[in-house]
Amino acid sequence: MAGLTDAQVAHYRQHGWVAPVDVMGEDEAGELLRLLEKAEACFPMELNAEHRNNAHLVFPFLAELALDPRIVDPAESLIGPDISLSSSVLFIKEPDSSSFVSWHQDAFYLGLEPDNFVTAWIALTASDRQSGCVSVIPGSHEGRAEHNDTFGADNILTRGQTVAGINEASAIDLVLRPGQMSLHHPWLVHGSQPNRTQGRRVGVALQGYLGADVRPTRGEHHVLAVRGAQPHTSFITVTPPRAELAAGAVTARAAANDALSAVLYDGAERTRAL
Ligand SMILES: O=C(O)CCC(=O)C(=O)O
Repeated sequence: MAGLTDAQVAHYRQHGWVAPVDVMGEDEAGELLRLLEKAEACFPMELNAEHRNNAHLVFPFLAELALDPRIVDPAESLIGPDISLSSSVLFIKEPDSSSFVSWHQDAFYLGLEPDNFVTAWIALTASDRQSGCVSVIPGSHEGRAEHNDTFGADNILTRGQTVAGINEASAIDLVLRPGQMSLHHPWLVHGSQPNRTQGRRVGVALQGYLGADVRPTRGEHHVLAVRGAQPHTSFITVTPPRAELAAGAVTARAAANDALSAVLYDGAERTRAL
């Protein structure tokens, strides 16, 4: 297994993130981007800005990415050998656009406990300050912060959930070349600025890989078995798609997205389409 080094694991435990982690070369990441952009062109309704959750349940190349040992081995170093995947999000910022992600903690909304899970964010394009890379507040995974819903039009997050009072001077930019990933802890405060470049900024967030002891605290959770023991019976287990947008897989994705939406919007005053 090609997991993380002891130093990388120690960094994650102390700061709440580790990056950059090499997954693949730039050429291979470029090929994945080409496949994604072809899928967007052929099936715009399946991948538009309101429909970017759980695309790995209908596009085999994204399911293969989610099961890729070059991503799962490093995740195993953090959460142990029995792994399932709860969901994925395509975080896409168009060239010179105002979309951003407010400061937030994933664990606050995901309805999963304990926090033995991790997000892998894989860059398919260069991700840096100019293009609006993910920024993190080191050490913030040690606490649970208050969030307010802002529902900002340019905020990519479902309810614009925002942690107030962040000292932005302490933020670290997770700069990645295409084919590298960052791993972040579910309680790590993170966010991102608009993309001010002339190219797209595309990241695939596998969010997250769950360890054996993680259980739903509310709602239904549809998970993909990744390695080791089968997911606990408190989860609904889904299978990877055999073909692009196969009928059964489309239905499974719709059910997973409805369930995810219900969990993410729990207690919110209003919703927007997922
Ligand atoms: O891609 C981004 O800009 C934000 C990503 C994020 O919030 C996440 O992966 O949890």
